[in-house]
Amino acid sequence: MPVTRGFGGGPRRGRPDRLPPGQYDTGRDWPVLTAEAQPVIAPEDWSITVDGLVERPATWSWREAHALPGSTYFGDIHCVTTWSMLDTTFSGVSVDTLLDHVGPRPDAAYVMAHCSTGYTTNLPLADLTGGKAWLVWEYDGRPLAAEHGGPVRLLVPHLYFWKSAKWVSRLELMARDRPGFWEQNGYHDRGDPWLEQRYQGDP
Ligand SMILES: Nc1nc2c(c(=O)[nH]1)N[C@H]1C(S)=C(S)[C@@H](COP(=O)(O)O)O[C@H]1N2
Ligand SMILES: [Mo]
Repeated sequence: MPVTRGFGGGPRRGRPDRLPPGQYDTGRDWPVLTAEAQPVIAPEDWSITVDGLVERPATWSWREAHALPGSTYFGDIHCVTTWSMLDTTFSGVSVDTLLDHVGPRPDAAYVMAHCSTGYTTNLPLADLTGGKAWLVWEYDGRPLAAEHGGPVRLLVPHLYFWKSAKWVSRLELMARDRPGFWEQNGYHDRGDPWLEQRYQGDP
């Protein structure tokens, strides 16, 4: 697989520089954290809309999203509840690909990710561009399980995992920041695990 690993090329698992402060390695035990009732969404009933401050709002069905150039993430994920899972592989499409189609307007600076369940989370637009964010439908080469957000979730692995909205259905580009579900309940607006941005008021 054409992936770039950390310098040295050897296995990094277990190396202390692998885990952000306050995190532990959960191994292959992937916890499920869902605030709402878990929906069951058939792929043919799923779609993603990108709208708000864009030139050409667009909606992709499951089939249309799969016809876009694919993209794979290989690396780590970090949950604010202190587990990290190392060397994960997720496949889908880069958010850059969707944004290229819709054309963000110059005043677009933030994004609200909406789920069909009502869950929301806000992100700076800059955290969704430059190959840092994906819509994913595969984990470890298999369809993403429903409890982990299948058929399709957002993946923003450089931020705490509450930003990776499960059952994502809409990305709304906005001029000003607005708090999503957990952000209204005390979690940080950005959530960088390396800066330990867990709660509102953290650096
Ligand atoms: N729709 C939705 N997305 C969500 C959540 C949620 O409750 N609902 N929880 C968030 C949180 S807090 C985390 S840590 C991860 C958990 O994803 P997982 O259940 O696949 O581990 O999903 C995030 N995305
Ligand atoms: Mo979380």
